[in-house]
Amino acid sequence: MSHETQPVLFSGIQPSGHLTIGHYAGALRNWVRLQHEYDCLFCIVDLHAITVRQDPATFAERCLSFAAQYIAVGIDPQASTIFLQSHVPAHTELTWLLNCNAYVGELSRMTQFKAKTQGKTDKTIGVGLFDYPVLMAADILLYQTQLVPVGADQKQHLELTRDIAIRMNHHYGPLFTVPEGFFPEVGARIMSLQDPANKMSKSDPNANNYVALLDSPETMRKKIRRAVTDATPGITYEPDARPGVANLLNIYGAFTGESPAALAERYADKGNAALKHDLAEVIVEALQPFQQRYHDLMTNRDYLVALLRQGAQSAQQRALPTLRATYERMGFLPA
Ligand code: AQP
Repeated sequence: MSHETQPVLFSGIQPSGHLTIGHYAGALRNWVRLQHEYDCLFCIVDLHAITVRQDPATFAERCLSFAAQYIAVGIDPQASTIFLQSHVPAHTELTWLLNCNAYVGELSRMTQFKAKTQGKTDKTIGVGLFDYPVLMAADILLYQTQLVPVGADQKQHLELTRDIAIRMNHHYGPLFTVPEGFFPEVGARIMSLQDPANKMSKSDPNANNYVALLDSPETMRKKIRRAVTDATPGITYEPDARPGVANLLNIYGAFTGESPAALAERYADKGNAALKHDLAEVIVEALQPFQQRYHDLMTNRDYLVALLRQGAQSAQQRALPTLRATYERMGFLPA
């Protein structure tokens, strides 16, 4: 199918911290699965990452590394557009127009904002952290996106995007496609290995809470071995009663395509140690070719830089009609 007849898919990840098996389960593997059915834009959302202060030198390197990881995981750069958000000024321009149609009340309700600002005072909370869901709405709406594959933690932000799109379409006439979310059945919310009540996050200061896609096999094995479970004998899939074990089964299912319940039956008479051993081997084996491809790509930085430039040019061209239409409908004089 040619891109002209395919529905548009947009998704992105912030280049902060280390990509983890949570991002693989909740986002990346679904991108790979969907890339040939949709006209895909995969963005490295670098402007989102600075809502938390980044070290400039590390940040630049990480952006390139994320591009290499997108490709290494299986995104075909010939079929999809891979680009850096900051290279396409239309994202920030549309954000301002949407900001003036978004409400403080609705942004204040975002649970991620509440979680990330817990224990902080207004004097130390950046405006960017508060406003970041509007930038996310601009990312999505600029491309007339139909499908947004994300993990469960982004559900509320996607709902806000839909609300803003509906509101703007109502006030100014049809401008934006109202996007749908794609949430995987298994792996939409992978939890921290040491604290399964919390989501696995790539900027977690405790590296034992996550398995990074680029961790060495020995580190992966060690982190899985140390994951918090419980003392109940045997394996069952009970997310509420046994969150640590359920998390391991969810990760296992995300890597093999099996359902966590079926896996629990297979391991019913075995213990946590056996489950952890096998899960670690599944992850190590699945990520070995990814890591090899990644290291090869990082030896060809010129290729990555050229690819990102080309992706940004194509994305900017595609974004402009929607941006211009929004200005025009809001009554701005044409430039
Ligand atoms: N633990 C997770 N399980 C499943 N999916 C996840 N995603 C993130 N964590 C998990 C999905 O990955 C995509 C990119 O996320 P993001 O980096 O743009 O934002 P985030 O959700 O704020 O990720 P982190 O890891 O928590 O970021 P940091 O720690 O750097 O602030 C999204 O589709 C998300 O759902």
